[in-house]
Amino acid sequence: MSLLETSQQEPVKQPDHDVLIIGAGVSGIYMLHRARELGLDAKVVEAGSGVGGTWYWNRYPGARFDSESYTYGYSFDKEILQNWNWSERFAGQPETERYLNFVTDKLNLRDDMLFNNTVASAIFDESSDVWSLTLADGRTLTSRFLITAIGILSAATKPRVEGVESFEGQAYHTYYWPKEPVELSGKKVAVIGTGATGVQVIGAIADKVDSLTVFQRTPNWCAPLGNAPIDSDEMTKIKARYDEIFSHVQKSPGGFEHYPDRRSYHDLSEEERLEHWERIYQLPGFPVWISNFVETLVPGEPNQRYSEFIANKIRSRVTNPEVAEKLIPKDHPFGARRVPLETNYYEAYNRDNVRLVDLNETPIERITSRGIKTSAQEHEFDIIIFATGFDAVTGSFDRINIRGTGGQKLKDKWRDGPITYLGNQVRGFPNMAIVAGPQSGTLSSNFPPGIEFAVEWTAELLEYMREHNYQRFEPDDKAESKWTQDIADSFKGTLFSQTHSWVTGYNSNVDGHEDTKRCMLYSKGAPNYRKHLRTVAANDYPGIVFS
Ligand code: NA7
Repeated sequence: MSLLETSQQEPVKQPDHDVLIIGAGVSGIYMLHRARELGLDAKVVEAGSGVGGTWYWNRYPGARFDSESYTYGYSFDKEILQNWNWSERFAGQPETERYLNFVTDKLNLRDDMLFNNTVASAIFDESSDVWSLTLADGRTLTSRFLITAIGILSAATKPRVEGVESFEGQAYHTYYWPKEPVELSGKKVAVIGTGATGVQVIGAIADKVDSLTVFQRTPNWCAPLGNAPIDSDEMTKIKARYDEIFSHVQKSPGGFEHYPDRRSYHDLSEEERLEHWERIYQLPGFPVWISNFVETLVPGEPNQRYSEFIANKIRSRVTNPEVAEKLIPKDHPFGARRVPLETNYYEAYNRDNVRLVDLNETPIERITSRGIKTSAQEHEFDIIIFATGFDAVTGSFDRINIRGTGGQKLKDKWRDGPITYLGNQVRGFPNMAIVAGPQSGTLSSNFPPGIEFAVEWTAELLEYMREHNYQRFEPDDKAESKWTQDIADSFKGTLFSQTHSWVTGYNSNVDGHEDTKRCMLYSKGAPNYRKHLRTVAANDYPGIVFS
């Protein structure tokens, strides 16, 4: 029997640690800090050789925030806020990785982090209420509590096409972009995928390569990022405004400084609507999506009109009308998928060295030793970039052999979609807390404000258990079913429910996810999520059984 299949463990009476946290990304870093503040013995286990998670792995050209840098930083420590200067409105990956290292060192967390350690399995022993983690190198660590901070986009997937490993040139999935520089100049490069990642890569490399061929299956509604440097005067102003900024962030549905426009679409003239749309299109960041009239944020005629407005923007930016039409989504309206924010994306297609291959017309038949063969021809390349996304949200759980009571596998419990209580815990998996996973408000929010709350709420739960001398928590059946049903009910009628995307757990390259429209996120906005969970905590955690 392999390590991965081990289900029988020797009962362990006293665990090595109070808490084991999987993942040293944005959530794992803060979770370790909070656990330490509670005086708990906690360790982080991390597959990478450094901190950062998403911002450690995604080193591809053009990788950067599309949240404003100053709302992406942690808000919990005023000293950190005052001691860190962002150099750009939307910081690039190297700067974000430096920031997360800065925070780790400032809080002196590194000693409790075990790097280069992939967790192969996590198995709960019912007789002692202890989690036992087996690392890929065969070592075992035990703890009372297991906290997963494994990210929502960390199980990268390559296309499921014949010959995918047979290419003899350089091939990279964007998530696993090498640390060493990749020479692009003079190279014939292919990009497969036009999600938020592909769109960033394409905009960043079009003018650096000899030729760039983009293989697109589904176009997305993209809009300008509006990046700009932050000079020292502006940074001083931002620092003075942090209390105000984070107060706005706390109240907004998406965890940003941006809010929907209060005016009704129906009360305005066509000219007034267009004037507003023109303004938000030019604004940096997500106002183009969030700061719209609420009627455009749900399915219906106003949303269709806005989609047409954005389509015209694409037509105005792409010189070849045939190419422009191919870049305009026809199967879903604006906002039904996560909106990629771009820099020079559409303009890239006006370059002589950039070509768009529409895979609906000429599908990929196979990857060959020399390139990519579509139904029309074989294209030869030096480099293939797979910007083909992730087995999102649940994929990183599925890749660990997580077993709860009775040897039940989490992957089996979630086979037809995730089931949780509060997006934080799962029946049958006692003493396991999820700080960024399915059915939580974290997913529907700018990530750091989302996880700050989830981490703090989880830390309070552990404190509550210590105060009451409890050793075990587990949600009850009824509460879990109700939460899962509520998530499904509130998802209906949203724009996201209109089509499949990673937000709904869709991934054409993963068995069972080829056409999924699962309820992965909490759709009622981050403030309602926080309110609900705070009420649960204030009322002695109804729905959770302690012993
Ligand atoms: P996404 O948004 O899931 O995009 C993946 C892209 O790859 C998308 O355009 C897919 O087309 C395409 N894809 C996937 N498999 C294939 C195959 N087999 N053939 C052709 N094209 C394929 O992932 P990203 O990494 O771009 O972004 C994820 C999030 O990261 C993003 O939203 C931000 O929150 C940060 P499809 O749509 O499936 O037709």
